[in-house]
Amino acid sequence: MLVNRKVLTLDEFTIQQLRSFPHATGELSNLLRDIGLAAKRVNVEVNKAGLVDILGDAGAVNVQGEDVKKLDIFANSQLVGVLSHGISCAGIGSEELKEIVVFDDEVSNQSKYICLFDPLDGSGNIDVNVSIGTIFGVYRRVSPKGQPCTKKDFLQPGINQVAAGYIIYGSSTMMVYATRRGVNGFTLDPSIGEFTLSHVNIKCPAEGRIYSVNHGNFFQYSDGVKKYIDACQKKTKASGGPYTQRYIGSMVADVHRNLIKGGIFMYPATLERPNGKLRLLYECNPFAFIAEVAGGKATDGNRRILDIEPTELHQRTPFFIGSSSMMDDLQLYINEN
Ligand code: AHM
Ligand code: MG
Repeated sequence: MLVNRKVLTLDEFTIQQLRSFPHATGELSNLLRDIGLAAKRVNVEVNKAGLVDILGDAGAVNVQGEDVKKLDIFANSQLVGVLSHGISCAGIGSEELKEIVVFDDEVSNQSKYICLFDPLDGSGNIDVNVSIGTIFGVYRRVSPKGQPCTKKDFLQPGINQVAAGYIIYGSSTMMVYATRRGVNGFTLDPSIGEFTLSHVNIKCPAEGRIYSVNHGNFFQYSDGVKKYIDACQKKTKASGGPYTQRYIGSMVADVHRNLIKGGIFMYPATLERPNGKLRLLYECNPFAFIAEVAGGKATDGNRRILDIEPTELHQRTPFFIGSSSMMDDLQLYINEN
């Protein structure tokens, strides 16, 4: 039988990567496979969300005080389930859970990694058939192996991430993950139920023409951000005309598009939310890591996101991410105002 060896599955790819590190233990490959498995289960539920009574509010409010959708809970329990039963993860932190979960058992206490995730971001879009996603970041624990992991393991700056990624449940389902070696994308092939390598060594174009921001909050932004948005709309003919504004309100979809096509995504501080809306540990840090490996940039308007020393599991930050030259341009406007 002829087998197309050009098509690599997620497992085959991570194992291939492993072969070039003779001392690697395979724990990271295992962890990525576990996340891929949870994602496939979430994908099945997302796809039938319109058919069964899994849509809508679960009637609870999460630790951020927001309504929880049923699929959020499902996605969270799938991730916690696979990672706690796996061999690579000592504990997790999730947008849906107030505190970290320490997998205090013999195998997990020996595990090298901890994982932070937003199980289903953009869940306000579930009811209206818009793309949503899962976001994750993986860190090597700083506490000694052989013991339960601790909160310190989770409060590391994003630069310490070993891997970070996201799954987008969209017109097709894709998993994109980065290690320091590169960013690669895998599209779920429903015929075999496997993520297969489709986007090799993703690079974010240095220039872009898309800006993504919630215009409804315009008058709450700082002068620098307002002026930058104005400039995006007033680009001259010579510079190729105004930029295109695209904002889905589902960060995974917005940032994924800009990563591939070139663009900038902004969730600035507002008067109502002086620290921004998005969460540093499991929403911004993973994307900042992916963007930087792909050649892009990510800041809070002043600081590089990956350098921020976290103090709280659920802390928020203003967030700017995208093509390097657009980010440089934005910084000029912020610095001048
Ligand atoms: P969530 O974690 O409650 O789903 O919120 C995060 C989402 C992001 O995906 C998106 O970029 C942002 O909230 C949109 O917020 P807004 O509606 O204020 O523009
Ligand atoms: Mg979220």
